[in-house]
Amino acid sequence: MKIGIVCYPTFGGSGVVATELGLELSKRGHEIHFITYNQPVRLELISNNVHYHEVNVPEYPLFHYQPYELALSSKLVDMVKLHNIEILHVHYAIPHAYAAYMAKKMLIEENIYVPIVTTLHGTDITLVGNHPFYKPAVTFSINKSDAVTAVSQSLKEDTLRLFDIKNDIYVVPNFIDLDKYNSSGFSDCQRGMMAKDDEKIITHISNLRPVKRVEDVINVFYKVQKEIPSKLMLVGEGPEREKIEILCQKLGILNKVVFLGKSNEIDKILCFSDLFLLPSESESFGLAALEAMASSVPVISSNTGGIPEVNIHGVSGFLSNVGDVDDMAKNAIYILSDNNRLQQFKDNARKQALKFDLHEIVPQYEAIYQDTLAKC
Ligand code: GMT
Repeated sequence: MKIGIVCYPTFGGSGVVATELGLELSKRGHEIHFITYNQPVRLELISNNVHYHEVNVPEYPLFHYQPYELALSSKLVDMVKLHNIEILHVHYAIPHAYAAYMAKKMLIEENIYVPIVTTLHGTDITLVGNHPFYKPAVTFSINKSDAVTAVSQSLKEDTLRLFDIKNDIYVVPNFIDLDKYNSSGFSDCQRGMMAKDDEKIITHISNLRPVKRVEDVINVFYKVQKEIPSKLMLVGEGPEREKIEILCQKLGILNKVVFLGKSNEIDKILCFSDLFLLPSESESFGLAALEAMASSVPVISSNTGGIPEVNIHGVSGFLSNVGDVDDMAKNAIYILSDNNRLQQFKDNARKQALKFDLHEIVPQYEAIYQDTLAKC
C-alpha cells in the first residue's frame, strides 16, 4: 500500500508512535510518505520506501496565526496526486483529522478517493480537543474519518464519554520494537558515568508539562534517596523545568539530579536505569513507561487513564492514586531495597512489555487499512 502519515514531528508520544509505525510498515513492503512541518525526530533513515514531505507555512505579517491546516490540506492534496497515495493515516485529531478531511473533499472534486484513518492519542481528546473552542471541529473530524483508532481502552471510553461519536473506535495499543530496547545488546551502557556502584538510578522522561506532575517525581525521589543511595535522571525539556530546578535546590538534592534535556538516546539512558517514575495527572497510554519496561525497568506510576493497561500493579511495578507521593515512594523503596526483588521486577517488566511487540500490533493497523480500503 502507499500510505500517507501525518503526525507531529516532535518528541511527543504520538509523533514517536507514528514514526515507528511508518518505519515498520516500510519494512513490511509498504511505501510510506510522512507529511508534516519538520522531519520527525525518530526518522533518521529515509530509504526507498520512506519519504518525507515538508509542509511549509509562509509567514505573512497580516496574519496573527499562520494557517497551518490550510497548508497541510493543500500539501496532502498535492502529495496524494503526485505519489498516488491510497490511504491517509493521521495521528492526533487536532488539526490533522480536520485538514485530512478537507483534503479528501478537494480530491473528490477530482474523482480521487482517499480514505482517512484517524488515531487518537490522548491529549487531543482529554486536554485540548475537549475544550469548547475545538470540540465541534474535533467531533466532526472524528465522525468523518473512515476509521478511528484509540491507543487504549481507556481513551476509547473517554472519547465516547466526552464526544458525540457515531462511528466505531478500534483499540490498537501502542507498541515497541523490543530488539531496540534489549539492554543486553548494549556494550556502551555508561552507568558508571552517571552513578556510583552502590547507587540506584531512577529515571523520568517527559516533556515536563504540568500534566506529567514532575514535582511529584522530585518529591518521590526526595523520599527515596533518604533511604536508598540513588540518582535521578530527568530527561526532556518543558515549561516545568525551572520550577523543578528550584525545588531540587530547596530540597538540597540538586547534586543528585541529572538534567539530561531532550534525547534521541532514550534506549541508552534506560539501559542503566533501575526504576522509572510516571506520576502523571492524565495519560492515555504512557509510551514512556512501555519503553522503560521494554528495557527491563520497573515502573512506579499513577493509576490514571490507560496506564493500568500497560503497567501491572505488583508485577511490572506499582500504581498509586494521582498525587499519592508517599505511596509511590514506599513502593519505590520496596522494589529498590532488595536486589533479588529488583531483579524479579525487572524481569516482569520486560515480560509485560513483550505483549506490546510491534510485530503483533502493526499488522492490526494493516488490517484496518485493508478493511477501510475495501469498504470505499
Ligand atoms: O503527553 C505527552 O507527552 C504527549 C502526548 C502526544 O500526543 O504526543 O502523548 C499522548 O500520546 C502518547 C502516544 O500515544 C501516549 O502514550 C500518552 O499517554 C499521551 N499523553 C497523554 O494522554 C497525556
